[in-house]
Amino acid sequence: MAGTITEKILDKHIIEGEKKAGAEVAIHIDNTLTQDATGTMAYLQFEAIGIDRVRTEFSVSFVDHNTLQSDFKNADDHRFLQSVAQRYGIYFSRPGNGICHQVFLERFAKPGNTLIGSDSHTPTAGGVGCFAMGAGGLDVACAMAGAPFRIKYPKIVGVHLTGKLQPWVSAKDVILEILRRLDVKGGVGKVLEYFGEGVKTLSVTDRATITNMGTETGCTTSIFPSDEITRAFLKSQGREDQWIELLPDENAEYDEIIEIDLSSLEPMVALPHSPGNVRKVREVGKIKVDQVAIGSCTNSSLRDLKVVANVLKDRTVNSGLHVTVSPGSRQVVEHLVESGEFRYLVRAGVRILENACGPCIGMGAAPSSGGVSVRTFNRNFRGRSGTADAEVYLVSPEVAVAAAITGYLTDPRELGEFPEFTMPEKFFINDNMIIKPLPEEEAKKVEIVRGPNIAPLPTFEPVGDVLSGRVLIKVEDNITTDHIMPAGAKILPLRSNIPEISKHVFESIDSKFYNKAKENNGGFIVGGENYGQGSSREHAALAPKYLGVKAVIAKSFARIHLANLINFGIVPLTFVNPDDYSAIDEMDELEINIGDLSGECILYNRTKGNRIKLAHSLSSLDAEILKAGGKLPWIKKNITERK
Ligand code: MIC
Ligand code: SF4
Repeated sequence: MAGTITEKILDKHIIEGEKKAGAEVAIHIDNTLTQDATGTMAYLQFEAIGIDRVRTEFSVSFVDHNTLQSDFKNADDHRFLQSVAQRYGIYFSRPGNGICHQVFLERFAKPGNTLIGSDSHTPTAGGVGCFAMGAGGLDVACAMAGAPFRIKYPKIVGVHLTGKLQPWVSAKDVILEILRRLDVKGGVGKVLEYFGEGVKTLSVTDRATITNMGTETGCTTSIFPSDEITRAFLKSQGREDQWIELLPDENAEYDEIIEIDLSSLEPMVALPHSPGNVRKVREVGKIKVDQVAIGSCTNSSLRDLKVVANVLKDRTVNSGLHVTVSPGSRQVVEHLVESGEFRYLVRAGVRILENACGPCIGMGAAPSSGGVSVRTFNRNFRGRSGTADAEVYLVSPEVAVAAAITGYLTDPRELGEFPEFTMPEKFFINDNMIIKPLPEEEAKKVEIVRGPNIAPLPTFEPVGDVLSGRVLIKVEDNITTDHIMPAGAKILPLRSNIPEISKHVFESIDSKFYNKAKENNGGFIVGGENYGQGSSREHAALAPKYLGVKAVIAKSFARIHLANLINFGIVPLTFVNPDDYSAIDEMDELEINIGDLSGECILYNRTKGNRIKLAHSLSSLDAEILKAGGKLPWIKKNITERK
C-alpha cells in the first residue's frame, strides 16, 4: 500500500498490534526527553524501576520550566536532575541553555526516529520528520527502561499545503487556521501530516511552530516530511549525517484531507481563553494591550526573534505596555548578539528574560489585574499567566511586535514594508552547556543528590472491584490539566513533592477541593468532553490519586491525561449516554461496580436512587495495569523479568 510518512515510521517501530485506526499498538521508542517540571517525578520513577542505565538510543534531560529560584526548591531539583542524568547515561542540558523543544530541534531531533517526551509539545521535533509524542513522565521512564510506548493507531490526516505565505503572515497563522477549523479536540486520535508544494516554502523552524501547536488540537502528533530543506537545516546545525529523506509516496492515502492555501491566510489571533477560539486580527479590531510576551517553544526561533528585532529597530515599545522576550536557546541569542540585532531589542526597551519557558508557564511576567496580554505562546487558558482575570491573546511574532509598537492589537500589515534580514548558512554550534553521558563504569559511581524538596514517591494499593464514595467535583467540557493541577511560580516548585502539591488540586475552580477530598476519604470526579486537555503533567492524575480519587467519569478524555489516569490507578470511565451527565450532582454518593473492567460498568447513585451505564476504552493490558495499582508496580515486575 502507498505510504504516508506516519506509516513509514510506524511500520519500522511497531512491535505489537494491528495497523488499524483505533487499535492499540506498541511502538519502540528511540529517544526520550524530559524537562524539569515533569522530569524529577519521571526520574524518581525510573529509579524505582531499578535498571542501571537508559536503554534508548539517547535520552535528554532539560531544565527550562522551573528556573525562578526564589528559594532552595527549584535549585534542589536541578541538582538532582543533573546527578540523575550523570548516573543513568542521559544528556543534560543545563539551565540557561534554552527551552527543551527548541534545543532538541537544533541539536538532537532525527528524521525517522520515534521520540516521547514528558511534555505535551514534544511534537515540535515533527518539524524535521521525527515522530514525536507527548507522554506522562511514567511512560517516559518506562521508555527509558526500554519498554515500548502504547498508543491507539492514529487516523492519518493529510494537511495539503499549497501556495506561499504573504509578508507579515507566518507559520503561527497556519496552525491558528488549523485550530480555527479543528478546535481543541478535532485532532484527537489523529496525526496531522503535512504534504504538498507549500511545504517547500516553509523552513524547519516554521514547520516546528506548526507541529508544536498542533498539540492544541488534541492530536497524537504532527509531522512534516524530511526533504532538502530539512537536510540544509541539519547541515547548518553540523548534523547533515543524520539526515534521511522521508517523503510520502506519490499516491499516499490519507484518512482525511485538510486543504490550506498558504497564500490566502491572514494574520490570526486566538481570543481568550482557548487556543481554539481563533479569528482574523483585522476582524477583531483594536483592543488596548497591557503586555506583549514573545517567546515559548512555539515562537522563539532565530527567525522569529529576527522579525521582532528588525521591526523594533529604531523604535521604542509603546508607553502603554511592556514587552518581554524569552529566547528559545543560547544559539538563538548568540546569533542575535553577533549580528547586532540583539541591540535593536535592547534599545527599543524590551525586557529580556532568560532562555526558558518563563511567562508561558506563569514563571514571572504575570499581567496586571484584568490586563490584556498578547503572547506568541500556545495556550491561553484562564489563569495560566498567573493572573486569574487576565485576558490572553495568542498571535504570531508579527502581530505581537505590531501590538508592541502601537499599543493595540493590530494587523501587522498596517506597519508597511516587511523588514529584510538574513539567516545564517551555518549556526554557531556550541554544546558546552550540554553535559554528555558518562561511560557506564564511571556513571555507576555517581551519587544522586537529593535536597529536602524531593519527597519519596507515594505508593498505591491495587484497585478493588467496587468503588464507592462521593462526587467531589463536577466540571464542564474542555477542563485542562492547568485547572486540575495549576502551575505557575508558586506551585511548580512543588512538583517533586506530591503531598504538598496535592493541596492545590482544582484550586482555581474550587478552593475547597482539597478539604472535601480529605474529609470524604477521596471520591469521584465528574467531567464533560475532552477532560484533561493540554499539558502532559502526570501530577494532574498523581495528586488527585494521592487525595483518594478513585475514578473520573467524563463524556470523553484527552489522550495523554487518559494514559496518566491509568498509570496511577484512577479508573477513567465514560457515559454510555452522555445525557446521564446531568443525572449526577456534586456530593452525590456513588457506587460503581467495575469488576475486572472487561465490559460496561453500572453506576448506582445512592443519593438519587438511580442506575447509569458506564463504558471505557481500556485495553485488557490497561485494565491489568489499573488493577495492579498503576504502571509502576506493573512495569517493575515486567522489566525485572528482562534484567
Ligand atoms: C505546559 O506547557 O503546560 C507544560 C508546562 O510545558 C506542560 C508540562 C508540565 O506541566 O510540566 C506540558 O505541556 O506538558
Ligand atoms: Fe515551556 Fe510553554 Fe513550551 Fe510548555 S508550552 S514547554 S511551558 S514554553
